[in-house]
Amino acid sequence: MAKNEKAAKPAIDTTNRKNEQLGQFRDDAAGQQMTINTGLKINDDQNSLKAGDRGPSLLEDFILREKITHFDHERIPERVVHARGSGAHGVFKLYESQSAVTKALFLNDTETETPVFVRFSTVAGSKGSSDLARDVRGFAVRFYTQEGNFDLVGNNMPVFFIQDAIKFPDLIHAVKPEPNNEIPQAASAHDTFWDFISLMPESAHMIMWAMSDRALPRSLRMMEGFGVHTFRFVNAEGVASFVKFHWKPLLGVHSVAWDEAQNISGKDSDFHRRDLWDAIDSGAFPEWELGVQIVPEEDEFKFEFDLLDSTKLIPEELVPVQRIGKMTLNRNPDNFFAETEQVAFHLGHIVPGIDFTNDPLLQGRLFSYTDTQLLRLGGPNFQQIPINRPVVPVYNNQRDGFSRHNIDTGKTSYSPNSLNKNSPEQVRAEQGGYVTFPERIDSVKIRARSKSFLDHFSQARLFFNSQSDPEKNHIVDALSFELGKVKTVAIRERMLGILSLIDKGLAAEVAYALGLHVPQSPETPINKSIPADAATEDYESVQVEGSLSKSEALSMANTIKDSIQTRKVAILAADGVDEKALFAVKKAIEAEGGAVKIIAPRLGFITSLNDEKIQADESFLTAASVLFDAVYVPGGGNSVASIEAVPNAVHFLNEAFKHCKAIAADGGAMQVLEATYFSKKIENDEGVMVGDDAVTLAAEFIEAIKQHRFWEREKPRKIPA
Ligand code: HDE
Repeated sequence: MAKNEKAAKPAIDTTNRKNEQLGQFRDDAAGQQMTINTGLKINDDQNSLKAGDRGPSLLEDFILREKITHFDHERIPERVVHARGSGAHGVFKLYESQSAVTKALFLNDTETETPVFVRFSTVAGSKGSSDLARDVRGFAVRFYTQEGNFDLVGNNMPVFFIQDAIKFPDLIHAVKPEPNNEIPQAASAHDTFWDFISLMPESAHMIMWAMSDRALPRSLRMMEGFGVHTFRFVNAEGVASFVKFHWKPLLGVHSVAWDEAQNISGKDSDFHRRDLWDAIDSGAFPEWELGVQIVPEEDEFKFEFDLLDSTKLIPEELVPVQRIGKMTLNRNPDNFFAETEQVAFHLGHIVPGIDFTNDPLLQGRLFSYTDTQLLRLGGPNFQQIPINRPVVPVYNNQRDGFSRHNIDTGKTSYSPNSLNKNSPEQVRAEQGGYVTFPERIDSVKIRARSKSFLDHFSQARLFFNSQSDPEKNHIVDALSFELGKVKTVAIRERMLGILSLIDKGLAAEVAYALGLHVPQSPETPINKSIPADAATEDYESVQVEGSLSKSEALSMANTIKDSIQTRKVAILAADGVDEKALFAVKKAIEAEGGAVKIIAPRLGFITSLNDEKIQADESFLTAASVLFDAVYVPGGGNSVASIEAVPNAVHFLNEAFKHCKAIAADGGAMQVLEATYFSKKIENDEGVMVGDDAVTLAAEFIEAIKQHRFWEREKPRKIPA
């Protein structure tokens, strides 16, 4: 279809179509009478049927039986991975037609808003585990396009642990709680995980990401997303190119500290879920730009790595990310189970103009996602569950099966047929029928790993070298923590060997923390899962000196730091607080889109210096500094004295300082700062500001909050890298 033809087409509001469609299934019981599932009205939902009011219950009680049976069946198997997740609805809008590279309508048509449903997740933990586990985050997006559903089922890290799908069950068995005692939950700091990793050098690059702060997002709204695999775009002329997908958050990429993450898990294990829900609820809609890196088909072999290897990324310096559209999440689900739990993503949900490559990880996933839904959602009709229905009609000859929702009419359910004029009909490519890209394949059948997949370290090194000093320190700390929890010394040592092949300084620092020495000649990094018949040298890692020594895009230190939107600021106050200062700072922060909570010794009202009643949002018992981005202490003699006397309040400040957050105080509140462990460091710390003029102080404070964290506060390293 020509470009101008499309522009002339009236915009179709598919967003509303999806909303209306979901609306048909929405059950609002408000003002309705109670019935059982046959529609029979219920007279008594409080008492079971008994032989006398103190007698035994009767088997006859069909109302009790229906209710309890339904309850007994309320759970479905949780996802074997990515069990813990949070979802949201939204829209995707394209900036400019991408018809030069893909014929996918939703990437050609700048008029239509494509509805989306997104599910973010952790990987290892169970459904009820903490949001702040050190883990990869799933970033799965469904586009309800006019050509059917397209699912981009990605992660917040651009690479993966393994190269071949056949290793996935092993990876997941290793990271999940150990099978004898089911310990630890939602954590990778245990023997089985590092045992496996230390024997799989191909995981080296992903381990750098997983041990970096990327594994501890400040918010699901502040993380990047990646399609990970190389996909294929195909245009209307049949010309293909390779494509990597990216999501770039407009709030920048920000993380929390590891100590903070562990504390958040105790104070609010729903921290990310709540944050996403609250942001959408308050109208601060999370936004990401969709980015693509395009590699022409003829450039397939131009790189030092193989485009089909999911342990590699394409550095943005080599192929820039073009931002082609924006996704806005603007509606919370009505029902967690019906939508977030029952959504069934699948890489094979594809549209014309997008195709697969031979990445062996991607190919394996194409099998897994349908298979897993059959078990989880109880049969082959899961596509008819409201959240999974496309916005376009579905017609085929599939019939019956568990929980078929449609009433398929007519007597033909086969093709070809003459009784129904051969309907439903196949569709020609020009009219949107999906035609697989005719890639030429001429090869022998073989179980093998391509030699082009054997460089396991150069991108791990590129990632480490690209980090700022604080980020490098955090990687050292994370590895020291994780390996410190590993009981088997041989595993720790083997990992030190792997680390020394990435960076000698990194290995030395971790070895120091573990009280070990880096092995002089590390075990040959051979993938220990080599085929029985293969020579070990066939699988020896290749050491490539990558031509790029640094990539700016890989460091979060280079992210956007220009806004305090949705950042949470705590104001510590008590009776006698200087309300002028308090309100001046509060107003300034709120004007910039920040959210302020007043925290007092107890709930209820506090009385200010000038007898004004101010409501406390939280008390020192219910609030914790780890749930905030910054803290401010206004003046007022009595208030300051009361706060200083509350150990939890001083702890609040100490912890905020330890986690490198911005702290502001009125000159009159110095007494509180003097009670903290950092009182002597205030003068030389850019992130702590004291001032008498609330307006000037607020402006400085806002600039500091934009910086997110003052990591330089952390101790410099003693061991030279
Ligand atoms: Fe998945 N993965 N995966 N995965 N994955 C699942 O599908 C699987 C992989 C990802 O919010 C499962 O519906 C295999 C890479 C996300 O519902 C399952 C392999 C990436 C989600 C499955 C991989 C992902 C899943 C479990 C190796 C990043 C959550 C429940 C070949 C690009 C989707 C389900 C949601 C979920 C299998 C590797 C991302 C079992 C076999 C690489 C975001 O089918």
